[in-house]
Amino acid sequence: MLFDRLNSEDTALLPITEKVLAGERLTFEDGVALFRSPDLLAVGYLAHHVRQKRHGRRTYFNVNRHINPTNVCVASCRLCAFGRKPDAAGAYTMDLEGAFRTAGQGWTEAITEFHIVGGLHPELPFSYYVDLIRGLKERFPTVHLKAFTAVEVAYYTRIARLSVKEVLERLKEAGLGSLPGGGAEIFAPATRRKICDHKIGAAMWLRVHRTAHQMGLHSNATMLYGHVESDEDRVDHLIRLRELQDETHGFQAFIPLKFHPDHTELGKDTGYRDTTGFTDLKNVAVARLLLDNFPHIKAYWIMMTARVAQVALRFGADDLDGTVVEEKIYHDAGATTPQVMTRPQLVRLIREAGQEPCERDTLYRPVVRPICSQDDSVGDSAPIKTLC
Ligand code: V47
Repeated sequence: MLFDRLNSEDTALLPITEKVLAGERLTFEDGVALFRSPDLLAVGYLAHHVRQKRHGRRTYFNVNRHINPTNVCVASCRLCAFGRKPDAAGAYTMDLEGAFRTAGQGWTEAITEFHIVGGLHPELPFSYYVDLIRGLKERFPTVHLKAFTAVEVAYYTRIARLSVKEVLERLKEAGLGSLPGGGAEIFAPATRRKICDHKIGAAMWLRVHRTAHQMGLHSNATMLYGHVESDEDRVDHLIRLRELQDETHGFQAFIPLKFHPDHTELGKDTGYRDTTGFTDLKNVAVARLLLDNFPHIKAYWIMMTARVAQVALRFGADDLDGTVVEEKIYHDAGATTPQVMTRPQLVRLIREAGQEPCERDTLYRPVVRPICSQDDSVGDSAPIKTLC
């Protein structure tokens, strides 16, 4: 019996274990009990059990590049260190040619995804974003464009006076492939007001994703933890995502995002405290257990460090995300992780965790790349044999 093997000191985990083994859905109260449990190993073991049932030893990674076309933002979210007012030091906005140049920097045929997000610029017209997508697609036709958070999409509806569906249709027609999961933060209104009162609320965030899913676009979802949120806020957030997924089945991956406090207003409220490894692993594990209808849970190494992300592969995560050439949002907030991870480094992290690496594209289709080419500047020439 799994629970006997867990040998847990936390009896609250017994009924949860039985449900997990029977494949039954966990409740709000179960979620809170999991977050409150001191027995991280038992919670992680359960999450790993679910992850292995779904994916076996397969662990995904991809080769992507982040592009942040502007950091100028009309919002002043207390959680954010990235956004700048137009005349502030460090504010930048790429013109289209500049954005295309950035996309091409360090270019390699290995890149399968551009992850594009930026600030809510007060002057750029909606046509800028459509032209950005169209221009990138023309120049890099094989690359999947995962672009614009629900917060950005909602902003474009205001500046272009279009509906969510119309904005997404124009972006899709230009080459948009899917939506990233950013901007979700914490849905619970009282906490959301404290951390990002300038952002759209939960209903609008969910509406943008629902609309995208109805149009056949996949998307991801995130949750920002480790600031002023409660256990109940986290569970509420996860259950709202689970409910939308029941309806649309359009989410691919959930990514728990650890709050980085440096250079943020919110950091003052939290005493600039970083999260602990315990909390990082707990968030991965509980997400795997509550989000029974999400195919993938990402351990985003760039924010949780490669070391913790690697351990997370045995606490419910099945995806390490990517090579991530150049990342600004976390690094402006104090992340000290390197901004590039090579394919062989990712493969080593996965293999040493006893898992089998599987390179994927954005839609989780296997990328068959038995031998890296000579000009693969994010890899090396060693053959990478994977499960898929
Ligand atoms: O929406 C902002 C978060 C997000 C801070 O979809 C911060 O595949 C920590 O959404 N400390 C952007 N977090 C990143 C994101 C993402 C990352 C990786 C993969 C995917 C995906 C999406 O970063 C923002 C916000 O939630 N963020 N400031 C901060 N100080």
